[in-house]
Amino acid sequence: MSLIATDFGIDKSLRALGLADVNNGTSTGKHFFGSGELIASCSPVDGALIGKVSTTTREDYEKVITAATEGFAVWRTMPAPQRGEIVRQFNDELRRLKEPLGKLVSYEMGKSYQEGLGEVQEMIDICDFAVGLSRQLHGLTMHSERPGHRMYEQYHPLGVVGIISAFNFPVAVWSWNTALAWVCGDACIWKGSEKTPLTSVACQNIAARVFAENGLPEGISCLITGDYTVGEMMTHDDRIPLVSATGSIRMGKIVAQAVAARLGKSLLELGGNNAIIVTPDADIKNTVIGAVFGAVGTCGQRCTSTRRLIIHDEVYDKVKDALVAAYKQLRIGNPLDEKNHVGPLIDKDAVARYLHALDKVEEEGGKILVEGGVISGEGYESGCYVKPAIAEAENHYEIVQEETFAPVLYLLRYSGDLDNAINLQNGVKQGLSSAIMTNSLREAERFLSVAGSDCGIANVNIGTSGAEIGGAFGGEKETGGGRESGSDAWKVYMRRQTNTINYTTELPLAQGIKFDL
Ligand code: UN1
Repeated sequence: MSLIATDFGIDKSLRALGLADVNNGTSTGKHFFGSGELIASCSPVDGALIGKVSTTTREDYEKVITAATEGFAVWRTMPAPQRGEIVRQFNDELRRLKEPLGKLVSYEMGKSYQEGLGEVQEMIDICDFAVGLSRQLHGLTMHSERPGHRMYEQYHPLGVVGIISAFNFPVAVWSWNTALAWVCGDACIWKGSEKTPLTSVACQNIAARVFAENGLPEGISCLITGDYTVGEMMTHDDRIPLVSATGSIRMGKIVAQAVAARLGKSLLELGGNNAIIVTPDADIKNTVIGAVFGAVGTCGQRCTSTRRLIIHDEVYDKVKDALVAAYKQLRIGNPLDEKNHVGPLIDKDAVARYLHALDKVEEEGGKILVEGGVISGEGYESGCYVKPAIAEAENHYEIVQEETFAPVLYLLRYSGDLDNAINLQNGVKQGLSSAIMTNSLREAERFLSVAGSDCGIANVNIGTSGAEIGGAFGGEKETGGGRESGSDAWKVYMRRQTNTINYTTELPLAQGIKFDL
Protein backbone atom coordinates (compact mmCIF):
# COMPACT_ATOMS: atom_id res chain seq x y z
CA MET A 1 0.00 0.00 0.00
CA SER A 2 1.37 3.41 -0.93
CA LEU A 3 1.94 6.12 1.63
CA ILE A 4 -1.01 8.17 0.43
CA ALA A 5 -3.26 5.14 0.53
CA THR A 6 -2.22 4.29 4.08
CA ASP A 7 -2.45 7.87 5.31
CA PHE A 8 -5.97 8.22 4.01
CA GLY A 9 -7.15 4.85 5.28
CA ILE A 10 -7.56 3.04 1.98
CA ASP A 11 -6.41 -0.28 3.48
CA LYS A 12 -9.07 0.09 6.18
CA SER A 13 -11.68 0.83 3.49
CA LEU A 14 -10.64 -2.21 1.48
CA ARG A 15 -11.00 -4.37 4.58
CA ALA A 16 -14.45 -2.95 5.35
CA LEU A 17 -15.48 -3.73 1.78
CA GLY A 18 -14.22 -7.32 1.93
CA LEU A 19 -11.30 -6.61 -0.41
CA ALA A 20 -8.49 -7.15 2.08
CA ASP A 21 -6.49 -9.50 -0.11
CA VAL A 22 -6.46 -7.47 -3.35
CA ASN A 23 -2.90 -6.45 -2.55
CA ASN A 24 -1.75 -10.00 -3.15
CA GLY A 25 -2.78 -9.68 -6.77
CA THR A 26 -6.03 -11.53 -6.44
CA SER A 27 -9.57 -10.45 -5.99
CA THR A 28 -11.85 -11.84 -3.41
CA GLY A 29 -15.48 -12.26 -2.47
CA LYS A 30 -18.45 -14.07 -3.83
CA HIS A 31 -19.17 -13.15 -7.39
CA PHE A 32 -19.33 -14.68 -10.78
CA PHE A 33 -16.84 -12.77 -12.78
CA GLY A 34 -14.19 -15.16 -13.79
CA SER A 35 -10.99 -16.99 -14.25
CA GLY A 36 -9.31 -15.06 -17.07
CA GLU A 37 -6.17 -13.00 -16.98
CA LEU A 38 -5.71 -10.39 -14.28
CA ILE A 39 -6.23 -6.69 -14.86
CA ALA A 40 -4.46 -4.27 -12.60
CA SER A 41 -6.21 -1.36 -10.96
CA CYS A 42 -3.78 1.52 -10.48
CA SER A 43 -4.90 4.67 -8.71
CA PRO A 44 -4.62 7.90 -10.71
CA VAL A 45 -4.12 9.60 -7.33
CA ASP A 46 -0.59 8.29 -6.78
CA GLY A 47 -0.06 5.74 -9.54
CA ALA A 48 0.06 2.88 -7.02
CA LEU A 49 -1.28 -0.58 -7.76
CA ILE A 50 -4.38 -1.08 -5.59
CA GLY A 51 -5.14 -4.63 -6.65
CA LYS A 52 -5.81 -6.99 -9.50
CA VAL A 53 -9.04 -8.51 -10.67
CA SER A 54 -9.53 -11.55 -12.87
CA THR A 55 -11.42 -11.10 -16.12
CA THR A 56 -14.35 -13.00 -17.58
CA THR A 57 -13.67 -15.61 -20.22
CA ARG A 58 -16.23 -16.95 -22.68
CA GLU A 59 -16.72 -20.07 -20.49
CA ASP A 60 -17.12 -17.89 -17.39
CA TYR A 61 -19.69 -15.83 -19.24
CA GLU A 62 -21.77 -18.91 -20.00
CA LYS A 63 -21.78 -19.77 -16.30
CA VAL A 64 -22.81 -16.21 -15.47
CA ILE A 65 -25.72 -16.14 -17.90
CA THR A 66 -26.90 -19.54 -16.66
CA ALA A 67 -26.74 -18.32 -13.05
CA ALA A 68 -28.56 -15.10 -13.98
CA THR A 69 -31.27 -16.97 -15.88
CA GLU A 70 -31.82 -19.31 -12.94
CA GLY A 71 -31.80 -16.36 -10.56
CA PHE A 72 -34.40 -14.58 -12.69
CA ALA A 73 -36.75 -17.61 -12.56
CA VAL A 74 -36.88 -17.31 -8.75
CA TRP A 75 -36.76 -13.52 -8.46
CA ARG A 76 -39.57 -12.77 -10.91
CA THR A 77 -42.10 -14.74 -8.86
CA MET A 78 -41.37 -12.85 -5.67
CA PRO A 79 -43.94 -10.07 -5.08
CA ALA A 80 -42.46 -6.71 -6.07
CA PRO A 81 -42.75 -5.19 -2.54
CA GLN A 82 -40.73 -8.14 -1.21
CA ARG A 83 -38.10 -7.43 -3.85
CA GLY A 84 -38.21 -3.85 -2.57
CA GLU A 85 -37.43 -5.18 0.92
CA ILE A 86 -34.24 -6.78 -0.44
CA VAL A 87 -33.26 -3.47 -2.03
CA ARG A 88 -33.93 -1.81 1.34
CA GLN A 89 -31.49 -4.21 3.00
CA PHE A 90 -28.92 -3.58 0.26
CA ASN A 91 -29.39 0.14 0.91
CA ASP A 92 -28.81 -0.32 4.66
CA GLU A 93 -25.45 -1.81 3.74
CA LEU A 94 -24.68 1.16 1.49
CA ARG A 95 -25.48 3.53 4.33
CA ARG A 96 -23.22 1.53 6.65
CA LEU A 97 -20.38 1.41 4.11
CA LYS A 98 -20.79 4.89 2.64
CA GLU A 99 -17.41 6.15 3.85
CA PRO A 100 -15.20 3.22 2.79
CA LEU A 101 -16.98 2.92 -0.55
CA GLY A 102 -16.84 6.68 -1.14
CA LYS A 103 -13.15 6.60 -0.31
CA LEU A 104 -12.44 3.71 -2.66
CA VAL A 105 -14.36 5.50 -5.45
CA SER A 106 -12.22 8.57 -4.82
CA TYR A 107 -8.94 6.63 -4.74
CA GLU A 108 -9.63 4.32 -7.67
CA MET A 109 -11.28 6.89 -9.94
CA GLY A 110 -9.68 10.13 -8.76
CA LYS A 111 -12.74 12.28 -7.97
CA SER A 112 -12.72 14.29 -4.75
CA TYR A 113 -13.68 12.43 -1.57
CA GLN A 114 -16.74 14.71 -1.27
CA GLU A 115 -17.81 13.65 -4.76
CA GLY A 116 -17.06 10.01 -3.90
CA LEU A 117 -19.40 10.29 -0.94
CA GLY A 118 -21.90 12.09 -3.18
CA GLU A 119 -21.80 9.21 -5.59
CA VAL A 120 -22.61 6.69 -2.86
CA GLN A 121 -25.37 9.04 -1.69
CA GLU A 122 -26.78 8.89 -5.21
CA MET A 123 -26.88 5.08 -4.84
CA ILE A 124 -28.67 5.40 -1.52
CA ASP A 125 -31.19 7.83 -3.04
CA ILE A 126 -32.02 5.62 -6.00
CA CYS A 127 -32.44 2.60 -3.71
CA ASP A 128 -34.88 4.58 -1.54
CA PHE A 129 -36.72 5.56 -4.72
CA ALA A 130 -36.75 1.93 -5.91
CA VAL A 131 -38.16 0.65 -2.60
CA GLY A 132 -41.14 3.02 -2.94
CA LEU A 133 -41.45 2.14 -6.59
CA SER A 134 -41.75 -1.55 -5.72
CA ARG A 135 -45.33 -0.78 -4.65
CA GLN A 136 -46.08 1.44 -7.65
CA LEU A 137 -45.35 -0.54 -10.80
CA HIS A 138 -48.70 0.59 -12.12
CA GLY A 139 -50.39 -0.09 -15.42
CA LEU A 140 -53.57 1.57 -16.70
CA THR A 141 -57.08 0.20 -17.02
CA MET A 142 -59.07 1.07 -20.15
CA HIS A 143 -62.74 0.99 -21.10
CA SER A 144 -63.38 -1.73 -23.61
CA GLU A 145 -65.57 -0.90 -26.62
CA ARG A 146 -67.25 -4.31 -26.16
CA PRO A 147 -69.92 -4.93 -23.52
CA GLY A 148 -68.91 -7.20 -20.64
CA HIS A 149 -65.22 -6.82 -21.37
CA ARG A 150 -62.44 -5.48 -19.23
CA MET A 151 -59.12 -4.17 -20.46
CA TYR A 152 -56.02 -3.39 -18.53
CA GLU A 153 -52.26 -3.46 -18.84
CA GLN A 154 -49.68 -4.95 -16.55
CA TYR A 155 -45.92 -4.80 -16.39
CA HIS A 156 -43.85 -7.96 -16.14
CA PRO A 157 -40.09 -8.19 -15.69
CA LEU A 158 -38.02 -8.39 -18.86
CA GLY A 159 -35.46 -11.05 -17.90
CA VAL A 160 -31.71 -10.70 -17.60
CA VAL A 161 -30.65 -7.08 -18.04
CA GLY A 162 -27.08 -6.19 -19.11
CA ILE A 163 -25.52 -3.06 -17.64
CA ILE A 164 -22.35 -1.51 -19.07
CA SER A 165 -21.06 1.42 -17.03
CA ALA A 166 -18.15 3.85 -17.31
CA PHE A 167 -15.23 4.74 -15.05
CA ASN A 168 -16.43 8.26 -14.20
CA PHE A 169 -19.41 7.16 -12.11
CA PRO A 170 -18.15 3.70 -11.27
CA VAL A 171 -20.92 2.82 -8.80
CA ALA A 172 -23.87 5.24 -9.08
CA VAL A 173 -24.79 4.54 -12.70
CA TRP A 174 -24.87 0.79 -12.00
CA SER A 175 -27.20 1.42 -9.07
CA TRP A 176 -29.56 3.61 -11.13
CA ASN A 177 -30.04 0.65 -13.40
CA THR A 178 -29.82 -2.25 -11.05
CA ALA A 179 -31.97 -0.89 -8.21
CA LEU A 180 -34.82 -0.26 -10.63
CA ALA A 181 -34.28 -3.49 -12.56
CA TRP A 182 -34.27 -5.48 -9.32
CA VAL A 183 -37.59 -4.15 -8.05
CA CYS A 184 -38.97 -4.71 -11.54
CA GLY A 185 -38.02 -8.39 -11.14
CA ASP A 186 -35.05 -8.59 -13.49
CA ALA A 187 -31.70 -10.24 -12.84
CA CYS A 188 -28.70 -8.06 -13.76
CA ILE A 189 -25.31 -8.70 -15.25
CA TRP A 190 -22.98 -5.77 -14.82
CA LYS A 191 -19.82 -4.99 -16.74
CA GLY A 192 -18.15 -2.10 -14.95
CA SER A 193 -15.24 -0.19 -16.44
CA GLU A 194 -11.93 -2.05 -16.57
CA LYS A 195 -10.41 1.17 -15.21
CA THR A 196 -12.31 0.87 -11.93
CA PRO A 197 -12.75 -2.86 -11.31
CA LEU A 198 -12.36 -2.79 -7.53
CA THR A 199 -15.34 -0.55 -6.87
CA SER A 200 -17.39 -2.99 -9.00
CA VAL A 201 -16.18 -5.94 -6.94
CA ALA A 202 -16.95 -4.04 -3.73
CA CYS A 203 -20.55 -3.42 -4.85
CA GLN A 204 -20.99 -6.97 -6.06
CA ASN A 205 -19.78 -8.26 -2.68
CA ILE A 206 -22.42 -6.19 -0.90
CA ALA A 207 -25.19 -7.36 -3.23
CA ALA A 208 -24.08 -11.01 -3.10
CA ARG A 209 -24.09 -10.95 0.70
CA VAL A 210 -27.62 -9.50 0.89
CA PHE A 211 -29.02 -12.00 -1.63
CA ALA A 212 -27.29 -14.92 0.16
CA GLU A 213 -28.54 -13.79 3.59
CA ASN A 214 -32.06 -13.90 2.23
CA GLY A 215 -31.61 -17.36 0.73
CA LEU A 216 -31.90 -15.95 -2.79
CA PRO A 217 -29.82 -17.09 -5.78
CA GLU A 218 -26.65 -15.08 -6.26
CA GLY A 219 -27.30 -14.96 -10.00
CA ILE A 220 -29.81 -12.13 -9.48
CA SER A 221 -26.75 -9.86 -9.36
CA CYS A 222 -23.76 -10.81 -11.47
CA LEU A 223 -20.53 -9.06 -12.32
CA ILE A 224 -18.34 -9.61 -15.34
CA THR A 225 -15.04 -7.84 -15.87
CA GLY A 226 -12.75 -7.01 -18.73
CA ASP A 227 -12.56 -4.80 -21.79
CA TYR A 228 -15.09 -4.20 -24.58
CA THR A 229 -14.87 -7.82 -25.76
CA VAL A 230 -16.58 -8.86 -22.52
CA GLY A 231 -19.29 -6.26 -23.14
CA GLU A 232 -19.76 -7.67 -26.62
CA MET A 233 -20.69 -11.04 -25.15
CA MET A 234 -23.78 -9.31 -23.78
CA THR A 235 -24.62 -7.07 -26.71
CA HIS A 236 -24.69 -10.07 -29.07
CA ASP A 237 -26.54 -12.36 -26.66
CA ASP A 238 -30.25 -12.76 -27.36
CA ARG A 239 -30.73 -14.08 -23.82
CA ILE A 240 -30.32 -10.44 -22.74
CA PRO A 241 -33.43 -8.48 -23.76
CA LEU A 242 -32.09 -5.10 -22.61
CA VAL A 243 -28.59 -3.67 -22.61
CA SER A 244 -28.15 -0.39 -20.75
CA ALA A 245 -24.87 1.24 -21.74
CA THR A 246 -23.19 4.40 -20.48
CA GLY A 247 -20.08 5.72 -22.21
CA SER A 248 -18.85 7.38 -25.37
CA ILE A 249 -20.91 8.03 -28.49
CA ARG A 250 -18.53 5.77 -30.39
CA MET A 251 -19.19 2.90 -27.99
CA GLY A 252 -22.94 3.62 -28.01
CA LYS A 253 -23.16 3.33 -31.78
CA ILE A 254 -21.49 -0.08 -31.68
CA VAL A 255 -23.73 -1.31 -28.85
CA ALA A 256 -26.90 0.07 -30.46
CA GLN A 257 -26.20 -1.64 -33.77
CA ALA A 258 -25.30 -4.99 -32.21
CA VAL A 259 -28.38 -5.00 -30.00
CA ALA A 260 -30.70 -3.76 -32.77
CA ALA A 261 -29.42 -6.46 -35.14
CA ARG A 262 -31.03 -9.01 -32.84
CA LEU A 263 -34.03 -6.74 -32.16
CA GLY A 264 -33.10 -6.32 -28.53
CA LYS A 265 -33.62 -3.10 -26.59
CA SER A 266 -30.87 -0.72 -25.67
CA LEU A 267 -30.85 2.16 -23.22
CA LEU A 268 -28.06 4.54 -24.10
CA GLU A 269 -26.50 7.24 -21.96
CA LEU A 270 -23.75 8.73 -24.13
CA GLY A 271 -21.70 11.88 -24.43
CA GLY A 272 -22.80 15.41 -23.72
CA ASN A 273 -21.57 18.80 -24.87
CA ASN A 274 -23.31 20.84 -22.26
CA ALA A 275 -23.60 24.60 -22.24
CA ILE A 276 -24.70 27.30 -19.85
CA ILE A 277 -26.20 30.40 -21.43
CA VAL A 278 -25.33 33.51 -19.44
CA THR A 279 -27.76 36.33 -20.18
CA PRO A 280 -27.43 40.01 -19.29
CA ASP A 281 -29.84 39.31 -16.42
CA ALA A 282 -27.72 36.59 -14.84
CA ASP A 283 -26.59 36.59 -11.23
CA ILE A 284 -22.84 36.62 -11.85
CA LYS A 285 -21.81 35.15 -8.49
CA ASN A 286 -24.04 32.09 -8.94
CA THR A 287 -23.04 31.81 -12.58
CA VAL A 288 -19.40 31.52 -11.60
CA ILE A 289 -20.07 28.89 -8.92
CA GLY A 290 -22.27 26.83 -11.28
CA ALA A 291 -19.87 27.12 -14.19
CA VAL A 292 -16.71 26.34 -12.24
CA PHE A 293 -18.19 23.30 -10.48
CA GLY A 294 -19.68 22.17 -13.81
CA ALA A 295 -16.36 22.52 -15.65
CA VAL A 296 -13.84 21.26 -13.10
CA GLY A 297 -15.92 18.94 -10.86
CA THR A 298 -14.82 15.30 -11.35
CA CYS A 299 -11.95 16.93 -13.32
CA GLY A 300 -14.37 17.58 -16.20
CA GLN A 301 -15.16 13.87 -16.53
CA ARG A 302 -18.93 13.92 -16.04
CA CYS A 303 -21.18 13.41 -19.00
CA THR A 304 -22.97 16.46 -17.58
CA SER A 305 -19.80 18.57 -17.23
CA THR A 306 -20.04 22.13 -18.48
CA ARG A 307 -18.02 22.37 -21.70
CA ARG A 308 -19.32 25.63 -23.17
CA LEU A 309 -20.37 28.97 -21.71
CA ILE A 310 -22.43 31.07 -24.08
CA ILE A 311 -22.16 34.58 -22.72
CA HIS A 312 -23.97 37.73 -23.83
CA ASP A 313 -21.79 40.59 -25.07
CA GLU A 314 -23.03 42.92 -22.35
CA VAL A 315 -21.69 40.76 -19.53
CA TYR A 316 -18.93 38.92 -21.39
CA ASP A 317 -15.94 40.70 -19.87
CA LYS A 318 -17.38 40.69 -16.37
CA VAL A 319 -18.04 36.93 -16.48
CA LYS A 320 -14.69 36.22 -18.11
CA ASP A 321 -12.77 38.18 -15.43
CA ALA A 322 -14.72 36.57 -12.59
CA LEU A 323 -14.02 33.10 -14.01
CA VAL A 324 -10.33 33.72 -14.47
CA ALA A 325 -10.14 34.96 -10.86
CA ALA A 326 -12.07 31.91 -9.62
CA TYR A 327 -9.76 29.50 -11.50
CA LYS A 328 -6.80 31.04 -9.65
CA GLN A 329 -8.36 29.85 -6.38
CA LEU A 330 -8.59 26.20 -7.49
CA ARG A 331 -6.45 23.75 -5.57
CA ILE A 332 -5.41 20.73 -7.58
CA GLY A 333 -4.05 17.63 -5.89
CA ASN A 334 -4.76 14.45 -3.97
CA PRO A 335 -8.57 14.18 -4.05
CA LEU A 336 -8.66 12.40 -0.69
CA ASP A 337 -7.32 15.57 0.88
CA GLU A 338 -10.43 17.66 1.37
CA LYS A 339 -8.70 20.98 0.87
CA ASN A 340 -8.26 20.17 -2.83
CA HIS A 341 -10.99 20.95 -5.36
CA VAL A 342 -9.70 19.01 -8.36
CA GLY A 343 -8.15 15.54 -8.52
CA PRO A 344 -6.41 13.78 -11.40
CA LEU A 345 -7.71 12.60 -14.74
CA ILE A 346 -8.34 8.87 -14.93
CA ASP A 347 -5.16 7.93 -16.84
CA LYS A 348 -2.44 9.13 -19.20
CA ASP A 349 -4.61 8.55 -22.29
CA ALA A 350 -7.07 11.06 -20.86
CA VAL A 351 -4.17 13.47 -20.27
CA ALA A 352 -3.15 13.09 -23.92
CA ARG A 353 -6.70 13.87 -25.10
CA TYR A 354 -6.79 16.92 -22.82
CA LEU A 355 -3.49 18.20 -24.25
CA HIS A 356 -4.73 17.55 -27.78
CA ALA A 357 -7.85 19.66 -27.09
CA LEU A 358 -5.74 22.58 -25.90
CA ASP A 359 -3.49 22.41 -28.98
CA LYS A 360 -6.42 22.01 -31.31
CA VAL A 361 -8.44 24.95 -29.98
CA GLU A 362 -5.47 27.25 -30.53
CA GLU A 363 -4.83 25.79 -33.96
CA GLU A 364 -8.44 26.54 -34.92
CA GLY A 365 -8.08 30.18 -33.86
CA GLY A 366 -9.08 30.06 -30.22
CA LYS A 367 -7.34 32.01 -27.48
CA ILE A 368 -6.24 30.41 -24.21
CA LEU A 369 -7.37 32.51 -21.24
CA VAL A 370 -6.39 30.20 -18.42
CA GLU A 371 -3.32 28.18 -19.28
CA GLY A 372 -3.50 24.40 -19.02
CA GLY A 373 -0.73 21.83 -18.67
CA VAL A 374 0.29 18.72 -16.82
CA ILE A 375 1.44 19.23 -13.23
CA SER A 376 4.60 17.50 -12.09
CA GLY A 377 6.60 17.30 -8.89
CA GLU A 378 5.93 15.96 -5.43
CA GLY A 379 2.40 14.68 -4.97
CA TYR A 380 1.78 14.62 -8.72
CA GLU A 381 3.88 11.56 -9.61
CA SER A 382 0.99 9.69 -11.26
CA GLY A 383 1.27 12.09 -14.20
CA CYS A 384 -2.53 12.46 -14.33
CA TYR A 385 -2.93 15.89 -12.70
CA VAL A 386 -3.73 18.72 -15.09
CA LYS A 387 -4.62 22.39 -14.77
CA PRO A 388 -8.22 23.27 -15.57
CA ALA A 389 -8.10 25.54 -18.62
CA ILE A 390 -10.33 28.12 -20.27
CA ALA A 391 -10.24 29.09 -23.95
CA GLU A 392 -12.16 31.63 -25.98
CA ALA A 393 -13.49 29.79 -28.99
CA GLU A 394 -16.25 29.57 -31.59
CA ASN A 395 -18.99 27.02 -31.65
CA HIS A 396 -18.17 25.68 -35.10
CA TYR A 397 -14.61 24.64 -34.18
CA GLU A 398 -14.21 20.89 -34.56
CA ILE A 399 -12.82 20.58 -31.05
CA VAL A 400 -15.71 22.54 -29.56
CA GLN A 401 -18.14 20.22 -31.32
CA GLU A 402 -16.52 17.23 -29.59
CA GLU A 403 -16.77 16.07 -26.00
CA THR A 404 -13.31 16.08 -24.43
CA PHE A 405 -13.51 14.35 -21.07
CA ALA A 406 -11.28 16.86 -19.29
CA PRO A 407 -11.45 20.27 -17.57
CA VAL A 408 -11.39 22.47 -20.68
CA LEU A 409 -14.05 25.19 -20.77
CA TYR A 410 -14.84 27.10 -23.98
CA LEU A 411 -16.19 30.65 -23.79
CA LEU A 412 -18.47 31.60 -26.66
CA ARG A 413 -19.97 35.02 -27.22
CA TYR A 414 -23.47 35.93 -28.35
CA SER A 415 -25.17 39.22 -28.98
CA GLY A 416 -28.74 40.37 -29.42
CA ASP A 417 -31.66 38.04 -28.81
CA LEU A 418 -31.66 34.93 -26.63
CA ASP A 419 -32.54 32.84 -29.70
CA ASN A 420 -28.98 33.41 -30.93
CA ALA A 421 -27.66 31.78 -27.78
CA ILE A 422 -30.18 28.94 -28.01
CA ASN A 423 -29.04 28.26 -31.58
CA LEU A 424 -25.45 27.97 -30.40
CA GLN A 425 -26.47 25.81 -27.46
CA ASN A 426 -28.38 23.44 -29.74
CA GLY A 427 -25.78 23.63 -32.50
CA VAL A 428 -23.93 20.46 -31.50
CA LYS A 429 -24.63 16.78 -32.11
CA GLN A 430 -25.03 15.92 -28.45
CA GLY A 431 -28.11 16.74 -26.36
CA LEU A 432 -27.66 15.83 -22.71
CA SER A 433 -27.69 18.80 -20.35
CA SER A 434 -28.13 22.55 -20.64
CA ALA A 435 -28.71 25.57 -18.44
CA ILE A 436 -29.55 29.23 -18.50
CA MET A 437 -28.57 31.85 -15.96
CA THR A 438 -31.15 34.59 -15.90
CA ASN A 439 -33.50 36.47 -13.63
CA SER A 440 -35.80 37.19 -16.54
CA LEU A 441 -38.95 35.05 -16.53
CA ARG A 442 -39.35 35.62 -20.27
CA GLU A 443 -35.89 34.33 -21.06
CA ALA A 444 -36.15 31.37 -18.68
CA GLU A 445 -39.45 30.26 -20.16
CA ARG A 446 -38.26 30.82 -23.72
CA PHE A 447 -35.26 28.57 -22.97
CA LEU A 448 -37.58 25.85 -21.64
CA SER A 449 -40.15 26.21 -24.45
CA VAL A 450 -40.46 24.03 -27.53
CA ALA A 451 -38.21 26.49 -29.34
CA GLY A 452 -35.66 26.40 -26.53
CA SER A 453 -33.09 23.84 -25.41
CA ASP A 454 -33.17 20.54 -27.29
CA CYS A 455 -31.53 18.63 -24.43
CA GLY A 456 -32.88 15.94 -22.11
CA ILE A 457 -32.02 18.16 -19.15
CA ALA A 458 -32.63 21.93 -19.13
CA ASN A 459 -31.98 23.91 -15.94
CA VAL A 460 -32.59 27.48 -14.86
CA ASN A 461 -30.16 29.19 -12.51
CA ILE A 462 -28.18 26.05 -11.71
CA GLY A 463 -25.35 24.42 -13.65
CA THR A 464 -25.46 21.50 -16.07
CA SER A 465 -24.19 18.77 -13.73
CA GLY A 466 -25.44 17.34 -10.48
CA ALA A 467 -28.86 16.05 -11.49
CA GLU A 468 -31.04 14.55 -8.75
CA ILE A 469 -32.14 10.92 -9.07
CA GLY A 470 -35.88 11.75 -8.96
CA GLY A 471 -35.97 13.03 -12.54
CA ALA A 472 -35.48 10.95 -15.67
CA PHE A 473 -31.81 11.24 -16.63
CA GLY A 474 -30.64 11.17 -20.22
CA GLY A 475 -30.41 13.11 -23.45
CA GLU A 476 -31.36 13.46 -27.07
CA LYS A 477 -29.55 13.27 -30.42
CA GLU A 478 -26.18 11.53 -30.18
CA THR A 479 -26.55 11.29 -26.41
CA GLY A 480 -28.65 8.26 -27.28
CA GLY A 481 -32.22 9.00 -26.21
CA GLY A 482 -32.28 6.77 -23.12
CA ARG A 483 -33.75 7.72 -19.74
CA GLU A 484 -32.53 6.24 -16.49
CA SER A 485 -33.10 6.87 -12.82
CA GLY A 486 -36.29 8.66 -11.71
CA SER A 487 -39.73 9.53 -13.09
CA ASP A 488 -41.07 6.60 -15.16
CA ALA A 489 -37.67 5.35 -16.35
CA TRP A 490 -38.51 2.00 -14.67
CA LYS A 491 -40.78 1.10 -17.60
CA VAL A 492 -37.82 0.27 -19.83
CA TYR A 493 -36.88 -2.58 -17.49
CA MET A 494 -40.29 -4.23 -17.92
CA ARG A 495 -42.44 -5.62 -20.68
CA ARG A 496 -45.97 -4.28 -21.00
CA GLN A 497 -48.83 -6.67 -21.54
CA THR A 498 -52.32 -5.59 -22.58
CA ASN A 499 -55.03 -7.91 -21.25
CA THR A 500 -58.62 -8.05 -22.51
CA ILE A 501 -61.04 -10.22 -20.56
CA ASN A 502 -64.52 -11.22 -21.74
CA TYR A 503 -66.87 -12.13 -18.90
CA THR A 504 -70.03 -12.63 -21.04
CA THR A 505 -71.52 -15.64 -22.80
CA GLU A 506 -71.08 -13.95 -26.21
CA LEU A 507 -68.02 -13.36 -28.37
CA PRO A 508 -68.43 -9.88 -29.88
CA LEU A 509 -65.57 -8.83 -32.15
CA ALA A 510 -63.78 -5.48 -31.94
CA GLN A 511 -64.46 -2.84 -34.59
CA GLY A 512 -68.02 -4.27 -34.85
CA ILE A 513 -66.96 -7.00 -37.28
CA LYS A 514 -69.60 -9.66 -37.88
CA PHE A 515 -68.39 -13.24 -38.17
CA ASP A 516 -71.34 -15.62 -37.73
CA LEU A 517 -70.87 -19.35 -37.88
C1 UN1 B 1 -22.43 10.71 -15.65
O1 UN1 B 1 -21.56 11.56 -15.75
O2 UN1 B 1 -22.40 9.66 -16.34
O3 UN1 B 1 -25.89 14.75 -13.01
C2 UN1 B 1 -23.55 10.79 -14.68
C3 UN1 B 1 -24.77 14.42 -12.63
C4 UN1 B 1 -24.65 13.14 -11.86
C5 UN1 B 1 -24.60 11.98 -12.78
C6 UN1 B 1 -23.61 12.07 -13.90
N1 UN1 B 1 -25.79 13.02 -10.99
O4 UN1 B 1 -23.77 15.11 -12.84
